[in-house]
Amino acid sequence: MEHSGQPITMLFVCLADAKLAQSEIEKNITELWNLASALGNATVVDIILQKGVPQRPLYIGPGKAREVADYINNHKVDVIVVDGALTPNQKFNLTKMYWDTNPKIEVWDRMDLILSIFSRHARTTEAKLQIEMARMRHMGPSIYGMGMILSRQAGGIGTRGLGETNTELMKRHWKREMKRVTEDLGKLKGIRERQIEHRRNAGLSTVSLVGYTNAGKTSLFNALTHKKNLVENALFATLDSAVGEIYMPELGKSIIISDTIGFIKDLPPELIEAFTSTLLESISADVVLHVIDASDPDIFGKIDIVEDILHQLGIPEEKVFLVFNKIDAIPELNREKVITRTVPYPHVFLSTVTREGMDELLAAILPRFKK
Ligand SMILES: Nc1nc2c(ncn2[C@@H]2O[C@H](COP(=O)(O)OP(=O)(O)OP(=O)(O)O)[C@@H](O)[C@H]2O)c(=O)[nH]1
Ligand SMILES: [Mg+2]
Repeated sequence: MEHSGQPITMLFVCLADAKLAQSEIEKNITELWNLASALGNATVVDIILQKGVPQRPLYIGPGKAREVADYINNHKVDVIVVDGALTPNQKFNLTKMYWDTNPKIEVWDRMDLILSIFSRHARTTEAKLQIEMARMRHMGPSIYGMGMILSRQAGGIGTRGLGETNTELMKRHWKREMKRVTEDLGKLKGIRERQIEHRRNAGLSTVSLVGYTNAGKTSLFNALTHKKNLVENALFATLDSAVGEIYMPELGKSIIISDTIGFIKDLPPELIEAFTSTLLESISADVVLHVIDASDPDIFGKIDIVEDILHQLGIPEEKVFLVFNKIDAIPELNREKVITRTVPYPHVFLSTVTREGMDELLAAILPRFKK
């Protein structure tokens, strides 16, 4: 799974519902492409598309699976990325099918790709543990999944068939590891909870930044706090929550602001679960700023996705403020239309580049802290 830095060639295998419009299909492929580029060392050599719905043993149909086999027979491919969620069995069956052509081939689904990006970007112990947890959940104690991964780690072809005992052993190992990671994360979550409690007791108000990945959350965080956290035109540049302060002269004190991981379409539930400790900052905030890339052609689709996740996290609507960022990049934006589509939330339009709208944002959230 870890290709640490070496170039990886990827083949995308996408399944699209026959009812899906061409523009939707293209949007999905573009997002998968953006995810792959967030890895930093992946090249997508081709896309094999099938129209239809997932099938049981191989996810794609048997004919399509053979087409993929032909492809990898004739081209160098390190990783086959299936744009969807594979069951451990489907992943095993597909991998087995391509093993003979390329014993090193790996089959990933969308979650594996996201996890690889996360691993690449994780810096803190907490982020690393969260990813480990998500990865273990994703693999599950599944007999085939574990058997496959471990036998391959053990050295490939000769050790393919794992016996019953080994599988049982692996299951126990999975449970033990899961327990360890859960406990370690629990401790870190406890520390975070105490910090949040402490701030609350000290009468400090908090604002959190949430939004689709690449919307400009960290840019806004930096602009408000005068910090220099990593801003990147890549998905998931931020994986941890960073906390800073903004001095509010009108209040005669500072408020706390937190930046966190970005959201994405079909965010796997395993990830939300695993990242709850990072997301605690957002959940507990007094004001939640939903940062939006106003220049994104799919602005409303992304707003809906983020709102959905905020809802899942139990963040009340009254706390949410919409921040339409990057207005410098889209001077022709029809603000009226945008607002009509996004009532009843209060909103501001701004640019972290020109700083237009920044004062307006602070003025708009100020009344929330006076009470
Ligand atoms: N034109 C323009 N670009 C911006 C603006 N704000 C941010 N960007 C760019 O948008 C990209 C993403 O910015 P980030 O601040 O890293 O976005 P993020 O929401 O923190 O992204 P993740 O942490 O990856 O989820 C970067 O290339 C920024 O330079 C803005 O106001 N105008
Ligand atoms: Mg960020």
